[in-house]
Amino acid sequence: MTRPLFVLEGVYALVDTAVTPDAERFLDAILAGGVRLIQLRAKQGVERALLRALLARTRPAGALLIVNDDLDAALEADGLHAGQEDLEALRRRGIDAAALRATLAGKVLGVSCGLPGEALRALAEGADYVGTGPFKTTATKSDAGDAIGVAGLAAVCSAVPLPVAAIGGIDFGDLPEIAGAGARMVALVSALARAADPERRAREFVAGWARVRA
Ligand code: TZP
Ligand code: MG
Repeated sequence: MTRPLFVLEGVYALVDTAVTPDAERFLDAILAGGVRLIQLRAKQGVERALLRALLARTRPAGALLIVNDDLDAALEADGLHAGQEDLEALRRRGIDAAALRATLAGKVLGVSCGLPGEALRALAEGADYVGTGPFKTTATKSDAGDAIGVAGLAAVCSAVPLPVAAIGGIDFGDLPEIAGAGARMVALVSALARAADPERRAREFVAGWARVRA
């Protein structure tokens, strides 16, 4: 049996530089808490020194580091997470879906999809997973749109055979509903980044998710 290149399930923590100025310390904490899926979200641009400092932590831990928005930075890491508008911007640069998939060979490609139709397209275009939300309203992303709730999440999960990451306004008490809707990953910004003790909170989420998925 061949070993999968990557495992897309469980707690997916976003290191958002706007929320977490000390990204390295935060990453150390959530890795210690057992998180093995990480996304770097740096809306002011991905500083290569920071990216390399984070990779120096995720690689020995066997964790994946996926980069939001920035394809060039993603090529130094383990993959790209792209929104619909990021895919559009890449197309304008002459990088269509096939070229993107080929460029990211061996790396993860995740695509934000609020609707089943977008998820079907992401599947056809070679995405490895889909990010869907906002599950609930969130102040972390100003243009996140209206909450899709458990019904919206379930609609995307049942539309495609891809792992789905639920995102947006998620806290611990939401885990049973999110797992019940069929999501394979639970993506978190504030719930970990604004916790008094991110390592402990991460450990609680990892254990809590394992329980609701069991
Ligand atoms: N995409 C959809 S909602 C969101 C992103 C990046 C923000 C999630 O942040 P939080 O703090 O977990 O609501
Ligand atoms: Mg984006």
